[in-house]
Amino acid sequence: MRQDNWKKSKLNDNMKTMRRLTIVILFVSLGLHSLPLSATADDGKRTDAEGKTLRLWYDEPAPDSDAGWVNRSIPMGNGYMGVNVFGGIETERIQITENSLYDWAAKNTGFKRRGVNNFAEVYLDYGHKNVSGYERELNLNEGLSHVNYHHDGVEYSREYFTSYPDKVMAIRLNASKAGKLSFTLRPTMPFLGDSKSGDVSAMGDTVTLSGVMTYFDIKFEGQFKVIPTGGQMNASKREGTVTVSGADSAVILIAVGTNYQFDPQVFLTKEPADKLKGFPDPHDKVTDYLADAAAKSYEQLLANHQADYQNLFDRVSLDLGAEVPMISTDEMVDAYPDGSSSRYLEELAFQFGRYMLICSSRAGTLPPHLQGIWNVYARPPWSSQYLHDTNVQMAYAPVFSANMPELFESYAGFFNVFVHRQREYATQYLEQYSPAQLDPSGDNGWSGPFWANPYDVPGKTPIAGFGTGCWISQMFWDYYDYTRDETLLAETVYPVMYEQANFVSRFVQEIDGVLLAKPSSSPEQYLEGRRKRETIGTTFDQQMFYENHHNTLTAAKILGRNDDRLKLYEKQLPLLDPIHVGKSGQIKEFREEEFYGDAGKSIDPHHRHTSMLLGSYPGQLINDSTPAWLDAVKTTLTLRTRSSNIGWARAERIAFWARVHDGDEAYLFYRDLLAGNYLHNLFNDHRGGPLFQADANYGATAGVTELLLQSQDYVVAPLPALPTAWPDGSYRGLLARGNFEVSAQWSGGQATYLEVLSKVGGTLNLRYPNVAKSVIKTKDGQSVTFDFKGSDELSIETTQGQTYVITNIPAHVRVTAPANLKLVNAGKTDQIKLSWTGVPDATSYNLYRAVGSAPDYELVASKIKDTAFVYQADDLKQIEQMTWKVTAVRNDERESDDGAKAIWLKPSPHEPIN
Ligand code: FUC
Repeated sequence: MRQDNWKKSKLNDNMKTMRRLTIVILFVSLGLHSLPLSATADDGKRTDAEGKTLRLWYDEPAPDSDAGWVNRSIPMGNGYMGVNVFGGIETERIQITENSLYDWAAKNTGFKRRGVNNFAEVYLDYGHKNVSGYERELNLNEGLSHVNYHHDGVEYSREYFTSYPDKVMAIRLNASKAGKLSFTLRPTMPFLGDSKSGDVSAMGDTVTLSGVMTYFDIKFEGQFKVIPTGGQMNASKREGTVTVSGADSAVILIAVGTNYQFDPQVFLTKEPADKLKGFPDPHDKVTDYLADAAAKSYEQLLANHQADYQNLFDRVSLDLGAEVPMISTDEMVDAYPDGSSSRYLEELAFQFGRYMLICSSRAGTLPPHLQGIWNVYARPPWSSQYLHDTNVQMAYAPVFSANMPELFESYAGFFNVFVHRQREYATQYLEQYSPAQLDPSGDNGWSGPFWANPYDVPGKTPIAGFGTGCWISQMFWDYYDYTRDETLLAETVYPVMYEQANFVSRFVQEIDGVLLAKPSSSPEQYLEGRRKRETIGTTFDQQMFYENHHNTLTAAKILGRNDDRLKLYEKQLPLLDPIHVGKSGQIKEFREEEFYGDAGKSIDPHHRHTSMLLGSYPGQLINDSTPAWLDAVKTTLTLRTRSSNIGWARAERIAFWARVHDGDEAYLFYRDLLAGNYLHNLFNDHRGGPLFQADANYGATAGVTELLLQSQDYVVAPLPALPTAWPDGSYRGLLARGNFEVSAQWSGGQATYLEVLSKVGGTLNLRYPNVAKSVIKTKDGQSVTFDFKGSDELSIETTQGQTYVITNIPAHVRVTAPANLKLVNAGKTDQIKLSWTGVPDATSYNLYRAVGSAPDYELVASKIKDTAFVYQADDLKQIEQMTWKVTAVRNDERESDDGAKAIWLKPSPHEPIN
């Protein structure tokens, strides 16, 4: 097991930051159950439940460059706009992104991909030089950003927030002395040229920026209103600026918009310039946003914003025992993983992913793309698209487990528009690949997209396979499964799954007695050179199909639906053949594969995509009730190695390793990600460049939740894969399927306190070592009846609104697994000799086998006292392949979680049998 041997960092002694010691940790000594959800430290800052301020801070502005933007600017957002604040002194720079401002091909230059376009660069000219005490921050508890410094005997401060309820960004500028605030507000429009035109003008207190992006004929507008207290204000119409001089303070409000709408017309219209035809110019909308906000006081706007933001953010807290560091965030990132602030960065990065999702995924606005809602470029990486072979799904990976389910509404809104086009593709693909199964009335469901942008879903590419559709509907299923809201299931979730199953049921073809995808691919892998990607029945497609059929049938049962199509899905389900275990004991990616990675010369055995494991995460097909498959997942992960340096792949592997209950291996990926991919502003760098991709930011949060709480297969399991690097800690408010809100406290790697709030009632199956031997009460001290399912699992019929508290959990010591299992074919073809290295605390051993691709093991022999066994059976001649596993059993009857494993392959006839 890994030991935590961080070097003590000399940065710790950095005296210039001693003043930050004033942040007093107020509540650390209180028990978790008596902790408030939020608190205020003695400097007035809001903190989380552990009395800790979660913030990013720096003692200098971000450099005014693209590198400064990606590495050091502070991101904010409210779904309507993304904002990057530089914190400049002489000139402040605020860069704004609006996700529907999208460009595609450059006119007369052939096909040249563009993408989301930088909406505005807004400058505040102060002219200040020679300042002291500079600091800028993003406070995650408050949802606010600040800049503070002294200049010429005056303390200047700025406060920024982006409000979802009021649809604006608000900035408050202050000077500590009356009449000392002077500045010019100067919004500009970047990248004017062949595809973008417009102008900026000012009148009264408002600057208006408006223009047209030609390719999709997008009209866009931004309005910037200045509300000073005291002083004078002048607008320069021609220069598009507003200048304030000698004021006491000022508020700036910003609203932006385009004529984009969530309307099927956008995707059903082929001609790019006609897609938004007839939609109103954004002028009235933006004017209304600004007028409505300006009618409220700054304090009211701030209160609205914080009520909305904190309602989401405050639901979850995580304490890994970190203390608030005295070094700035950039120093902390550079010092990781050897700095004394490593735990703090691990806590902060977890919450930062939640923060980014709150900024970029709000109902009624476009969902987060590859860069979330932040883009400074005219040609952003991969055009800031929605890629459905991992990236979008990763963006939404933490939305349910990190307790913000309503943020999925943003994607659901977008999906419900582009699905109209995907229905047309479904018919087209069936005409091409499965004409006999076409529905005569054209009711063929919808097919899965690979990439999408706000204006187009271009249909299939061989890169990803048809499984992407089921991967999308899996997010919808989880939306129900984590909320258990039957109205939501009936109205929003079920139609998506049912229609997807409709397409799949027509698309699959009967081959060798099973139903397979044809054509089929495994995301981003090439079978032969760069020419061939497509084959038949990849594990990716088959698993996805299987899960969606399965979930659709479960949903139909809940809703009491019954029809002929459902009967067909039921018949098809067992034929969807989702898992094949290969000769290395791996989950095969391709049917062509025998030993790991041998399906073709161009297969990359260490590829970033690990699509054949999706049934274990985010899927539920492979779970603790399918231990042989779970072991095959582990084997596959081991063979995949840690060599990929891609941010999102590292994030995904945190979750995969968590699902196979190896918290230490999972933790190494979190560490690699923070050390190798996190920039100074905590943006994830995809693979050097730096090239920002938000997916791993979201994915890291999701990965960490998997270490702390899992709930697949109707079992709620707190702390299922706790890393040894986190011996003590607590969390509050993570969400489990069934809509159970779970909190936990642990010490020395053992849970000392568990709490489950049942938000909608229902059966709670709770799994934790010795949980059934603990004290279980309701929060108000009433005793609780439960079904005992062995010492490690129990089942409670919960009451809606009731909180269940588990204390006095007897400590458990894991049983060490045996090692080094050897298999020898013994003399005859019907005998195998097994031997293994035993462990001191074992009183006996259990021997299991899983034949072929069986999901579970059969117990072959128990109470084996020796470390060897001779297995003899007639059926050996018929068996091609088996996985063997030996576990150790201690005198208290506890069995080792893991075991020694080995693959047995039928000896070939030419091989001498020893
Ligand atoms: C997928 C990934 C890449 C990258 C790109 C945007 O194609 O395989 O790593 O994230 O999307």
